[in-house]
Amino acid sequence: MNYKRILTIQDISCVGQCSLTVALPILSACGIETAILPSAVLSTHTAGFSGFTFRDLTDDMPAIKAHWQKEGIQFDAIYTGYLGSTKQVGYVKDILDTMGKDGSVKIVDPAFADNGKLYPIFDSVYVEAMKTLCPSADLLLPNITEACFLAGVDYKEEYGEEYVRGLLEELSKLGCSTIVLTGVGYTPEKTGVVVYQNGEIAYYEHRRIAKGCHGTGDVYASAFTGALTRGKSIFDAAKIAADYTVRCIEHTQGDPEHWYGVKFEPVLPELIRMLE
Ligand code: PXL
Repeated sequence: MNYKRILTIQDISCVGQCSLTVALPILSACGIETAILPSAVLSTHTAGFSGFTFRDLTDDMPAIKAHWQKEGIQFDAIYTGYLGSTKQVGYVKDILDTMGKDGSVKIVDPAFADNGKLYPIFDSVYVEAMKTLCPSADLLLPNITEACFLAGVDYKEEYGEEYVRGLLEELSKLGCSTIVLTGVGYTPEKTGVVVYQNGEIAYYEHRRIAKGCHGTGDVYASAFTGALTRGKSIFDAAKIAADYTVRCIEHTQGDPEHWYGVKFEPVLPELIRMLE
């Protein structure tokens, strides 16, 4: 039986096309049974809306895990994103360490910062806690900002290959030897993704679309996780996720009213074709 079941742990932003409302449809489109553990419920995401509600679900996690264990439920892959509290990071680490089947893959998207800054609810104590998740991850999926916070390296807008190598070497010292680093661009027109595996670097460069869209990190991480779980290599999954994310942005740009997320839904058939 090759029917894969994945668990994804991240928030429900009721409106805003990010986290679970992105991960669930993308993973389902990839043909993977997707179980969820919501880290928090928010009325919207926190990037651009004001006055959002926030219900932290940290205290529900131990009972949910205990029930799953009683039922003998385990997962082929576990993928984590935006979490609800520093205390929750400890529960999530325990789930990563205990709820996977033999040979399961654990993917951690730090999902706490972008463009040189932490997202509103997070602080340096949260960053310290996130460092402790790294040894439990087979694959870490940060953007450059998150990588800098975790590795304790100064964030730069412009950099070269040596800076990126140094950043990845520092980051891998936290205990995760495979890193997929997103948003790495060496020229104004291009950006790309660096795949770092046991000291080896591979780079996939693609078009940079001037206007960044919110939610592209979650689209990328979900498509990457879907492609990897479907049996693609790490580099091919990184490439497919990048191509899909670019297509989603192309589909969204030109609609100024759609500032809060990416229109990833109409492009799902293209992702499915990329997996064939
Ligand atoms: O896309 C990352 C993300 C997820 N969830 C919430 C967010 C953000 C980014 O701002 O606010 C609630």
